[in-house]
Amino acid sequence: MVTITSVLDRKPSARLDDRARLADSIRALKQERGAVIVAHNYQAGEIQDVADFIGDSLKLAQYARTVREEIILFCGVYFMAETVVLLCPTKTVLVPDLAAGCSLADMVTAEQVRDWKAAHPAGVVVAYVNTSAAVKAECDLCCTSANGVEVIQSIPPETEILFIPDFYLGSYLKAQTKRHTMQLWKGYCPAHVAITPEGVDRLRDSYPEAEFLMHPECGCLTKSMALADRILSTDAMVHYVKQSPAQEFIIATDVGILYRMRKENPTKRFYPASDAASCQHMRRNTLDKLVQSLIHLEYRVTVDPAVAERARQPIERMLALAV
Ligand code: CIZ
Repeated sequence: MVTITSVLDRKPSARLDDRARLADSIRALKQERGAVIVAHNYQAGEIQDVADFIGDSLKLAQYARTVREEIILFCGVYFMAETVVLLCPTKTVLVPDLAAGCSLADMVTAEQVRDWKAAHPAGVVVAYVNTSAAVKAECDLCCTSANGVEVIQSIPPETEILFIPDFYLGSYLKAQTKRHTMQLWKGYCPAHVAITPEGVDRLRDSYPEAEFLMHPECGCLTKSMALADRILSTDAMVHYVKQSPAQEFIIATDVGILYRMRKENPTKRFYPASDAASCQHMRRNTLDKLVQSLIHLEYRVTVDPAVAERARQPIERMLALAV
């Protein structure tokens, strides 16, 4: 039987370098610790395989709210774990690697939001979930890529809207809602901007029958967006490919999601819009680090209570819209 002691006692020659044995250790340690593992749609397949629940950041936080376990090992990136802390303040939230952050979230600071608001005192600040808790604390509303249109539409017309931090998602929402009063911060996700219109064109030529699904964070805005069969969030993509009669799909988002799509739809074929669309932060989490996390109960994610109280409000306002 695998226990914390037996894993710690292993001699270097008996190190768990084999993925199946690591996965066995994680399952056993998880039980021993009374922990639950949640994994984002972008995580590596081997991490998805040991998770109790897989989803987008909001679904993961909502799932975390429903579990009885006290310890939640969150496999994704830091701002997502913070969202779980905000929504589940009594739980112990662990991440396998503290350096697994988010380049997009890092593109706006709380101080910059305060300055932007000072320059636009009538503006309503809408934060994409890809923001730190400190930034959310300065904002009025949150949104995800799944509910951005509805969140923007909930704001009275003609109100000035300051949207942070993703320029491409913001541009998409501005076009969809025709809110010309939306001002956009110029942040971007490096993994999504690695998807180019030229690369998408080549794939569409090679797989003319394939449906082309695109995430709104993609930088290849003008040309490819017009060609996309659907512009969807990660969870919406996962559900869409299941029910679509199409057998082939070109997927324009982080390559990690293809593992779940292939596993859940073994007869369908999925092509990444770019192999370079791979978030380096998501890839920091490894099975080895999950084992360490469960043994040492590290690394605990906390949010300063004063910040948490304010950061929870834009999330709760989004949830109250029930979108
Ligand atoms: O909210 C999420 O999990 C992200 C970052 C994207 C999505 O579309 O699910």
